[in-house]
Amino acid sequence: MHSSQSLSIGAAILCGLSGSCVATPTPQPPGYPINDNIGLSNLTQPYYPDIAECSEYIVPVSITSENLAFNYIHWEDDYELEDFLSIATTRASAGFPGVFNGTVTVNATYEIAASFCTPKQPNGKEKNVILATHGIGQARTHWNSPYKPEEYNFVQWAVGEGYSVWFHDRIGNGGSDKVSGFQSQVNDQVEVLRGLAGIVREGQYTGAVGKPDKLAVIGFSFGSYVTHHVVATYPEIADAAILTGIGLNTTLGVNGNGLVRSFVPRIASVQNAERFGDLDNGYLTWVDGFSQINTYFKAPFYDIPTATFAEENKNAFSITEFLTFAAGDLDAGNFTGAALAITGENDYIVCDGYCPGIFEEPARTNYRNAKIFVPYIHPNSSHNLNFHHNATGAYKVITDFLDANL
Ligand SMILES: *[C@@H]1O[C@H](CO)[C@@H](O)[C@H](O)[C@H]1NC(C)=O
Ligand SMILES: *[C@@H]1O[C@H](CO)[C@@H](O)[C@H](O)[C@H]1NC(C)=O
Ligand SMILES: *[C@@H]1O[C@H](CO)[C@@H](O)[C@H](O)[C@H]1NC(C)=O
Ligand SMILES: *[C@@H]1O[C@H](CO)[C@@H](O)[C@H](O)[C@H]1NC(C)=O
Ligand SMILES: *[C@@H]1O[C@H](CO)[C@@H](O)[C@H](O)[C@H]1NC(C)=O
Ligand SMILES: *[C@@H]1O[C@H](CO)[C@@H](O)[C@H](O)[C@H]1NC(C)=O
Ligand SMILES: CC(=O)N[C@H]1CO[C@H](CO)[C@@H](O)[C@@H]1O
Repeated sequence: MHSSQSLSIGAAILCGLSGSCVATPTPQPPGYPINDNIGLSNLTQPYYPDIAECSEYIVPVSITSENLAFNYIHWEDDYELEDFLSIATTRASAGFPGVFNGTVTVNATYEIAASFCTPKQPNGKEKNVILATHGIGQARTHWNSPYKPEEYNFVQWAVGEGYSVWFHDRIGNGGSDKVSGFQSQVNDQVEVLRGLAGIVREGQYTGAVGKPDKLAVIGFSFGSYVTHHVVATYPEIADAAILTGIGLNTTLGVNGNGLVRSFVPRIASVQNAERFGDLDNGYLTWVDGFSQINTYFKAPFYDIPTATFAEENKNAFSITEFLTFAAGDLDAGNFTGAALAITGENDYIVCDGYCPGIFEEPARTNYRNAKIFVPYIHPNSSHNLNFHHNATGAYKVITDFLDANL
């Protein structure tokens, strides 16, 4: 077991038996129907940038994934959940058994809800497509905020810079298929993103833009770990990787026990039956808006209405994605595209509150064969850099990087 490369949460040593949390590559023929009208759906997002031409799709993606098997009772209520959380965060030396044992093969086709926005006045650069994967918190509105879009909308920024953006809801989120919260994890989501990247590169579901000249994959937080594993495992899939809210230092940066204790999770459907009633008990959410502020925001660099917006629009997360997010072999030594890792200086989630000194390594080593690797610490921000005051400062770092390196 590569324990030094596994996220350790107390007794729950992650990635258990196999040593790697991420499935070995399984060859899959593309085989997706090439017809842009297939899957076109009505506009459903709360906001679209004026400068953008946007369409929406429901995209079927077939995957095969070796998932870790969650080997613990499926709790019936918050009492049983809290008992699980206290066991899972107990010091490892106490010897409680891990929560995963063995693997299970998942063969499935999921319907993924996605949006594609491209400049109304294209100049050629729109054939550089940015494929975005959200994190834990907001679904794809993370990239396309209806709230103060001049300040907090990445899609609007990137389209303004000439790029096209393809952004989707991860399984279990927004308009995409629901998958059990005791199953959905980094492994199957890597396969979904791999499938989506293949579809977009072939020029499907990209409207008049057709086949992209270049494909950049971008993630936030959990979505960045998924993105990282995709380019690490399938290095040909993208020309550039932009990892926002990521940290690869699992000894000093990512503090699994600390996160569980500051999220203080609750069963999502119990906390808010109206919003989360269609999710099983494996879907959790942090206890309240202050917990989100504690973990995602840094005072005085955000404002309260913005944090309230983020809380009101949060999605639930699955226990298995939470427990696998930074686990596995994090080496991306086969990726030769351009890579940017960027997060807030005070990122509580991936830097245990302070990034200087622990952000660059092992990330630079992991990306040692990238055409260029830039570790960038964005000042005056915690983890959720898209919703701090200077979000557009971070967006500019991202599009400047793509301008220079795509
Ligand atoms: C779009 O909306 C119209 C009117 O509500 C509805 O008739 C149609 O079925 C919808 N199309 C899709 C693809 O959802
Ligand atoms: C996994 O857990 C099950 C149920 O507790 C147990 O029967 C089985 O022996 C375990 N397998 C391994 C490989 O530990
Ligand atoms: C999953 O799909 C693969 C490839 O199509 C196939 O070889 C395998 O037998 C399937 N496994 C299950 C459990 O259905
Ligand atoms: C790089 O690719 C080679 C050949 O497929 C493989 O053997 C090796 O394990 C990969 N390295 C990493 C770090 O993934
Ligand atoms: C985390 O950073 C520290 C300080 O640079 C370093 O000693 C440690 O090896 C890093 N951890 C990993 C997993 O690379
Ligand atoms: C805004 O962000 C940019 C990019 O990180 C940075 O250079 C600049 O100093 C930031 N400005 C403030 C006021 O934080
Ligand atoms: C108030 C505050 O801490 N502002 C900081 C924002 O970031 C810049 C660049 O790191 C610092 O110089 C400021 O002190």
